[in-house]
Amino acid sequence: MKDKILQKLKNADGNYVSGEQLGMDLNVSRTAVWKYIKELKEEGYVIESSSKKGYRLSFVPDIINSFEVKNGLNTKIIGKNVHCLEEVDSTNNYAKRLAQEGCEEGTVVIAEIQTEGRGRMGRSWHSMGNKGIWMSVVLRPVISPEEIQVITLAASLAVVSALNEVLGIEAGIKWPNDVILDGKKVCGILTEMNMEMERVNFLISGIGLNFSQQESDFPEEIRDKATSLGIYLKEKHGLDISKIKRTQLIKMILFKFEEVYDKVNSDNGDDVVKEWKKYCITLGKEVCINYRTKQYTGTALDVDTKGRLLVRCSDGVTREVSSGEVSVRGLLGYS
Ligand code: BTX
Repeated sequence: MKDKILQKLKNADGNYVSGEQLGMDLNVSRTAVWKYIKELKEEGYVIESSSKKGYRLSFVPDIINSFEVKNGLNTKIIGKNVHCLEEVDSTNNYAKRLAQEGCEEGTVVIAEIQTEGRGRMGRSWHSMGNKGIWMSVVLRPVISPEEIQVITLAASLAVVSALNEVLGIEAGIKWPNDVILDGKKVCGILTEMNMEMERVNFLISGIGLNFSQQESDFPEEIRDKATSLGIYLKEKHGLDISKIKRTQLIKMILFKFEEVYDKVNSDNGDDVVKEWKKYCITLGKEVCINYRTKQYTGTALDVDTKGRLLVRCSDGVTREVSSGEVSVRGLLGYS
């Protein structure tokens, strides 16, 4: 009911709607309307009340709730079910539990705070409250396990396309999935898979995007390699991130993600890789790779249709790197 009242106020486009009208339209008493309005105000919505004219929505806060995420979300699968949590260990863990219980494909989990946000290879992901987008999407793709890497590329492609669309900024991607602004990491993606007998049961694509942190919000050890959209927009364009709502960006990421995911599922993964390569800042650069138990340096030549990075190593051998860590000379600490 609260969502319906909010929808009515939004539809009024800044004009007053009387309590009586709201009650009549939604078949509840005026007292009930008043109670829901009070709850909305407590959440941070600014609603002006006038005994003669009724209620008027004058400010929507930057909060993430399922109403704001779904409102105007133009997707068929991704985001039809949205779970918004105040605090969780990791949205990937929560999404995994939902997937194991059989939740629908496209279910999204978003949290304000992650107490144990995870990166790849056991690393941690700093996920401070109300200043980032920490979300996971449950997918059930009809692909073989070795094609999984393409989904990871799809997620980073969705993020850079959304950043371009909503904020007009051009981010780069460091293979396989770090989104980079001004040489620093603004977003990381953690794709985890559950498979049985060579079949993918489900996959969780976790996206961590730094939104409005200041430099001092990051722990000291990552301050020189992490950035947020807020820092970047202020420094490069003199813009204030508070003009943008996180839900605006979330919706665009989910929309773009579905677009590329559809292509992967309908056998057009090659197109996704081709598009992804336009943003890749690793190609053509000197890189340092961990391959099996050894470390090599070489030149990143290409990314193949399965999303593997092809590296011409200094010993003359071209190696296919399918996962792990790649450092690019001059970026994030490899000098
Ligand atoms: P990664 O292993 O590529 O990056 C982790 C490394 O990045 C850390 O070791 C640290 O150096 C640095 N780092 C940690 N936190 C941040 C941050 N906020 N911004 C920039 N750099 C940072 C990347 O792994 C994958 C991250 C996925 C995070 C999402 S959030 C939603 C979902 N839930 C969850 O637990 N993980 C994913």
